[in-house]
Amino acid sequence: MEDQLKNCAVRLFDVNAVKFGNFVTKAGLQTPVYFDLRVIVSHPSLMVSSFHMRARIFLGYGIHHWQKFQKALSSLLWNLSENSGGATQLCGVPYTALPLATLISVEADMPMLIRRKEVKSYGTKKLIEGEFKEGEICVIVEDVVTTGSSILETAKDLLNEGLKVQEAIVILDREQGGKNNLKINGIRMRSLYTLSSFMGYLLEARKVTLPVVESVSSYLKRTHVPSLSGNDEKSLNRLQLRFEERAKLTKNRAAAKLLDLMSTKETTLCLAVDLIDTDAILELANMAGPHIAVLKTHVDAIENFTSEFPKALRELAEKHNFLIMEDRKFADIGNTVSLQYRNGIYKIANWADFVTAHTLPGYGIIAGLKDGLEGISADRGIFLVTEMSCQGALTLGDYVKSSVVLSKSSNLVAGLVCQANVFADPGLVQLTPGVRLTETTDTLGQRYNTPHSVVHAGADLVVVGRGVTEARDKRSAIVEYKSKLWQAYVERTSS
Ligand code: S5P
Repeated sequence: MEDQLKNCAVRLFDVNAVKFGNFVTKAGLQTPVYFDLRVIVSHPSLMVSSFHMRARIFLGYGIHHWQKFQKALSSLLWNLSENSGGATQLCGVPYTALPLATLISVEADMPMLIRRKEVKSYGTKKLIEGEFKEGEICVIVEDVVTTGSSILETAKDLLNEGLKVQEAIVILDREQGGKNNLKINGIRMRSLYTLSSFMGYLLEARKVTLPVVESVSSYLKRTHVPSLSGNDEKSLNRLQLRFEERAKLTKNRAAAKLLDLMSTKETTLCLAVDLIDTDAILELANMAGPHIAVLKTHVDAIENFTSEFPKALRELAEKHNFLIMEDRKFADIGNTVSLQYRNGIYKIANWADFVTAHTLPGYGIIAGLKDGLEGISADRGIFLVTEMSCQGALTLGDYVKSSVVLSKSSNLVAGLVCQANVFADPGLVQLTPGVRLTETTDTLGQRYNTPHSVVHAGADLVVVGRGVTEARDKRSAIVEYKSKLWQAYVERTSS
């Protein structure tokens, strides 16, 4: 097996499926190593052993002795599967893994399913092609895993059709949190290579030099979320770790403060005070203060904003021990964002502990916000908008994946705004909006889930807006949301 793996690693290198140098990822991050396994379709002998296939065709099935020769990727991959759960279906994550899944399907004589990628937003055609029965177990096949989000998306569509997913077999694990993330979601991932083992094979074969291997391993140290094994699992599982433990793991000081505050105050409620009058906002802030972790504003919707407002809000924040988030959703180039953050009439950088920012511009958005903080020593954090709560949002697939990668690029990132458990790092906080006591929608596309369901889907800090601001008895509504959310958090961390 070891020799076969080394052989395939070298062949992957020879066909340029891996490149070394200075690359910029889709999310705008620097990386010294880049994988493009799409090229393997031009090298059939790398995908499937020609010996094996010919022998199989000509000699029937009594050819086990042939299999020790020249195993190619599909055979090696299928060897990884324990199939202890009795899987009866295979599904490749579109697109690179599709041919691999097809070859495994032929080799293992197991039917395969195809997940359509493009119809996701239109929802008219079937998402899963192929014949299956509800309750069948499906193994997912993937080429390269970074955060695991592509596998999770595929698994989600399979689960929606009544299939079960327990195992994913992949060629390469980039060791950036994917394995843990999948594990949290009940999927065991096995890979032919980790990025480190792959580099080891290339070094042994003298395809790369030691400095190249060192640059990859220092990159891994910077971006790595450790793979889990044995006793480490519990200590690194974001959803099961308690906030006070996670506060020690975060690189962002404002996030550490928030995690400690949520733990001591026993609240995960972030109140969205989307009102347009400063007195009304301050009145609600004073009432809600003892029960909330964060108060979230949209200052550009306020009719009578003056510089006195943030001062008064900060006083209430000190009095009741909550933090302030300005939900500005910055989305421009770094220079503009830097100007918008510290200047204008709002001077957000001066008073908001947290701000939100879209990831659309890539790394520049973080660089711009960092620049806007020059001379400000207070702890600040950014929440990156990774998935939106509204119907038809375009925050899908690779966008989510790239946003998760971007979240690892700076200590200024405190967390991600998302709807599901799309990242593994226990040092980052999942902020989830779109919450009411019952599942519903508003007339403008907002979708609501219940406190219980969002917390079990990974939400740490939970945004409630109109569920409180439109309630007849606001105080009771605040207390009800707070206690339902805390109860779900306690359940999650003790499960
Ligand atoms: O995807 C998102 C991201 C955010 S920050 N969906 C959202 O609804 N939000 C914000 O959460 C939104 O701007 C609003 O301030 C709050 C939800 O308010 P509600 O009244 O619908 O609970």
